[in-house]
Amino acid sequence: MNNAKTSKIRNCEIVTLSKVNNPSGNLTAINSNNLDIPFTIQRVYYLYDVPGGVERGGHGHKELEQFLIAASGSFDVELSDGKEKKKVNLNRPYEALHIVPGIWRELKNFSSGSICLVLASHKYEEADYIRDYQDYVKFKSI
Ligand code: T46
Repeated sequence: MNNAKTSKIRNCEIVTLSKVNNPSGNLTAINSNNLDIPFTIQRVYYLYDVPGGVERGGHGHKELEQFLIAASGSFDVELSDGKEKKKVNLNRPYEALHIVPGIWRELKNFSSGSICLVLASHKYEEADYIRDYQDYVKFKSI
């Protein structure tokens, strides 16, 4: 179990998913509950039609953990734990970025037509968000 206050960006890893190669197109399946993903998926959402130059994210979560996948195209995810930062480029539909609770994330440089698929551990709950970076740093330092 990750603790949101002490979690570090080194806890956020790229997970390589299975890929069924086929001349007629490839397929990736994701099974919940510690099979391919270490949490129960309670929600799936996706970002699409993101205009060029737009940035998304810019917040942390207290409980939520997620898998982010570039289902199409590419984008950058900048992670911070209040001390260290890391930039990850997602561009393969069979790779997922696991973001544990308590990590600040900013999504940038979406390519045209890209789709950010998100598998989330909880339902949408605005109270779980920390949307101000100074509040986030305070949260991490308590
Ligand atoms: C994250 C990144 C990758 C809903 O009604 N239901 C939902 O499940 C979500 C995620 C959002 N919303 C509403 C709330 C806002 O009015 O959709 C609007 C946009 O949400 P937000 O500004 O949070 O979107 P992003 O792209 O900045 O962030 C989202 C997730 O919120 C966040 O958890 O990690 O995608």
